[in-house]
Amino acid sequence: MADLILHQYATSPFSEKIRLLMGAKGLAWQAVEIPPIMPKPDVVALTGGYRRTPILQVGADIYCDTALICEVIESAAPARPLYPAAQAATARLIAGWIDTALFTAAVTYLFQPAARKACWAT
Ligand SMILES: N[C@@H](CCC(=O)N[C@@H](CS)C(=O)NCC(=O)O)C(=O)O
Repeated sequence: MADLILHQYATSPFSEKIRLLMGAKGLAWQAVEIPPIMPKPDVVALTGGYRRTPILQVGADIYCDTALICEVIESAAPARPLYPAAQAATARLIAGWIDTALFTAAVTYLFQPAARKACWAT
């Protein structure tokens, strides 16, 4: 497999999902730091218009969205599978819910001052 290049930034939670996956799979990878917000002229030129983070580059192939990136990594490195093959559909369903509804609810909650105080209290 060609080198894995993750276009990402350190504080991106979706990038962290892929960084953790690379670690769980024991894969070597390189990072390209991209801006967290627009304008991102290099990113949009690379992806053909997709602006979100992260993006996986494998040789000349570009993969957008962490759901697709997980599938690409899983099929490229099938040892230590993320989930039993027979439960792939369930895993995809749960991941979709976590990445949308649960993620939005968690971020909305954590951006409230009272929640921040409660979560970060020692
Ligand atoms: N469904 C996408 C969501 C990625 C996403 O929303 N990333 C955030 C950063 S963690 C982002 O790029 N936000 C900026 C934007 O939406 O323009 C995925 O799973 O990769």
